[in-house]
Amino acid sequence: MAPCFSSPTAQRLLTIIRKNKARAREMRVLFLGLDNAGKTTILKRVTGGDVSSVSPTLGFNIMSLVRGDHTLNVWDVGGQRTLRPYWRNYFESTDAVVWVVDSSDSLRLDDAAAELRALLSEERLAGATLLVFANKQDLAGSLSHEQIRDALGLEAIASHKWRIVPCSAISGVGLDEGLDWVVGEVAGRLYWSGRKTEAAVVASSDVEQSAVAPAPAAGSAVHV
Ligand SMILES: Nc1nc2c(ncn2[C@@H]2O[C@H](COP(=O)(O)OP(=O)(O)OP(=O)(O)O)[C@@H](O)[C@H]2O)c(=O)[nH]1
Ligand SMILES: [Mg+2]
Repeated sequence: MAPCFSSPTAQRLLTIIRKNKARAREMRVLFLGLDNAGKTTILKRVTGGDVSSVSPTLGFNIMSLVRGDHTLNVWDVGGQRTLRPYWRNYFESTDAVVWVVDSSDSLRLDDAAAELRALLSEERLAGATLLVFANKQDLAGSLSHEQIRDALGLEAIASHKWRIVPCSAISGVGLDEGLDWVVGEVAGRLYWSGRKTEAAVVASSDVEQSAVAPAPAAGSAVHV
């Protein structure tokens, strides 16, 4: 017998399938790195904000970035030493980690490498895609992305799909390349597994800071 697509049951089924497909186009992306690395500036830059007035993030920012037909629910968490213990509050359901490095800060590269190693050993981040932004390439004397790659020991990482992209949050160079790679990687994985993602967050175009938080509920904090 031919299937009847107009029956109420079939209609309900089609609605569920469409909703699941729409949800599959969302991904949760966590921006982390030492303080002063340039996380917030990168996000301001890609959302068209004013990059000349960025102050240290004392809690977290959340924003939605629409790239093609995908929506990135982005969490930008402050990187000061006293805030790093809070990072774990944001790990749940993370599809990609964007690890931002200040390429001009060679003195703290060891610190960045140690923090990244600790992050990658977290069970709740297993399977997350890793993009490293070697930021501040516009500054004279910045280390190259190859030097950053070696200092962070990226080539030894077998647990996560990773890539390093040189960039500058000030000029914008490299930002699209990095984010497009994240979207491509995560989308391929999510579509393949058919995994559902969290509720939609309202799109917006600027970054606003929130206070240091206890574990945020998925998709509950909006704005920026
Ligand atoms: N020259 C240059 N300066 C940058 C770049 N990216 C960020 N900065 C500067 O670096 C400083 C820190 O940038 P933020 O975006 O606040 O760094 P952050 O990683 O968000 O720092 P926390 O919020 O403390 O974790 C600011 O003064 C930015 O203007 C860049 O690509 N080039
Ligand atoms: Mg910040």
